[in-house]
Amino acid sequence: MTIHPKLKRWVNAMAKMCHPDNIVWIDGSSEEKERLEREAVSTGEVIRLNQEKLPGCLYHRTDANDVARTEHLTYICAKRKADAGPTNNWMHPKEAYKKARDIFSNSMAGRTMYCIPFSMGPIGSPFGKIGVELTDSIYVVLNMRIMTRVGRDVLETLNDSGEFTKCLHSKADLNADRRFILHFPEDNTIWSVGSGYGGNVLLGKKCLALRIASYLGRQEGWMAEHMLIMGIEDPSGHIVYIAAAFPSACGKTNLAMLLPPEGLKKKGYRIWTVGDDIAWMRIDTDGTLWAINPEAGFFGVAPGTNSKSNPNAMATIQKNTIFTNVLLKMDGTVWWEDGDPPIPEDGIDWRGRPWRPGLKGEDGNPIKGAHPNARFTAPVYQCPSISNRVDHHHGVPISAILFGGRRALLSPLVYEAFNWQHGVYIGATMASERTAAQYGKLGEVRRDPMAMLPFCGYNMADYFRHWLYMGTLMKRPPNIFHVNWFRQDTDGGYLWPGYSENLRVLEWVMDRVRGTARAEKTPIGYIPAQEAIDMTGLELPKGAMRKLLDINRAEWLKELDEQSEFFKIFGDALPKEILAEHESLKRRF
Ligand code: GTP
Ligand code: SPV
Ligand code: MN
Repeated sequence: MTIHPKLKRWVNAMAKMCHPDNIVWIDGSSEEKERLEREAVSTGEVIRLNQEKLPGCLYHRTDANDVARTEHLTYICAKRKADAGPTNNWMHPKEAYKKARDIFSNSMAGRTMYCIPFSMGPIGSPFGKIGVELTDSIYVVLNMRIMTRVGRDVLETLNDSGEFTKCLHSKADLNADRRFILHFPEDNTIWSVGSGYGGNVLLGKKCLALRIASYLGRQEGWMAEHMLIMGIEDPSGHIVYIAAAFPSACGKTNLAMLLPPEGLKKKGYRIWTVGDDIAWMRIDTDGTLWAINPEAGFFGVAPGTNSKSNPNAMATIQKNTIFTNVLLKMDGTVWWEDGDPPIPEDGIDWRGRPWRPGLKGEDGNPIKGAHPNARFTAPVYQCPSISNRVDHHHGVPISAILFGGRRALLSPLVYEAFNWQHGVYIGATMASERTAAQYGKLGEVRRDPMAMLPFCGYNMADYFRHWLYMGTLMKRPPNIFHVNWFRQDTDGGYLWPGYSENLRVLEWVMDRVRGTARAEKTPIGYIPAQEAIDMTGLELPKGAMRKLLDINRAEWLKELDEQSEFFKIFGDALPKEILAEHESLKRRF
């Protein structure tokens, strides 16, 4: 199917190692989709959902030990350990290839190897990159067909000598002790084995579009970021585009699809969704930063998604959607915790066991119908708020960048950096409480610079330097902000209602970009002046806004100490500009 000699040679070599019974090229056609679905249904790999209520929708369960990204099994395999940096797991490429080869050997015997040519970004876009994923999982193929642009057109663009990322995946025996997610930036190669979970196996996503792309971005002078992209259209029809980096399961999909709250509706704002997870950004010929969403689908967190919290997401997932690890209802539809009511009376849970509300496990805790990291895979084009720029080759111009995380304490609702360098420092010192999107202790606060800790394909100290450098190249860099929707009151409840109400904060952000919003200067940056955030139609308890914007000196001094500890891991590699910002902040306090 390809006329690319190097691609042919590579596919043959991988097939020789993995020994599939046959090789099938993915062309992207609808006949192909039907055929693959039929086969996956016949083996039980997926279940066809109620086609009247959820046309084109499928259901899948992963192994119970394989439900989130496994960061401890994820490696950057650069020749030199220093090039992976202190925040990444590292293995020498020779050792990594050898270890993985043992697991890949004959791993596809009795199975088919699918070759998926895919494009991250619109096909032919100067922002885009091409990959080819070889996999023995139909579930992966069906997901990649939604999440990326696949098939013939991609091969045609590759022609006989185009560059592509070599992506190899095998479920092998789904054994967690024989699972590795390996990145070889110097070889433009990804090898993933032993898993069947989204972020570990949809290799276009975190592996290529962030880890490999961040490495390429540094070499080629652009940026690959864990960011949503959205447009805010004001009543005059002008659209301001922003990008926002929040760690996994911290609200990117929700913000990107926001619907204006009742109280602000009459102002006439509209939100346009460009992307919900990844942004590739370049300085265009006008000297400003432009971004594309390299993906073509959403791989969103299901629990918590309902018609109130995210009506656009609910509308998006009514057809042609793959549901993973949610509750399967008796009528062949699906449900998850904090989904739309009513709570079903019974169903089959994400582990395939009978479920009913109130069921308790041996430990006395309630058994959930859906795994907390259960996901939906849906085409972006089905989203009512999708931007018509999603297929534009140059994307959209970015006016503001938001950083944010889950912080019960410390971080105010919103503040603005004094300038780009200060903003890079704010991003570099981001921290958030751990969520169900990755294995580890839930709720623990960890540093997560730019929400890229698990996704940076090289030494993070160099990554900070790259951010600083990009700022010097721009004629007008975006304003940088930090937001926190998750600040808690002394009783543990959230102080801010979040979701659609976040538009109030975005309005202030947008007006800051235009230079019309009032702000107060504080040691950490600019915060909204009193009454600068429009609260029409939103009644907060007395004193809540004061608490939301409070800057607690003692907490910040402790924070500064913790930042120093974090910086130590980078040693001399840490850019001096970051340390200088840290010292300035200390001085201002
Ligand atoms: P990844 O796909 O893992 O990168 O996650 P994400 O950043 O897209 O997060 P998502 O929008 O899926 O939200 C994850 C969780 O945060 C869901 O349970 C939401 O209900 C919750 N959440 C999102 N926005 C808000 C908010 O403004 N306030 C509060 N309190 N919770 C929110
Ligand atoms: C995340 O964890 O940040 C996700 C889901 O967006 S995954 O594709 O698993 O990485
Ligand atoms: Mn993500």
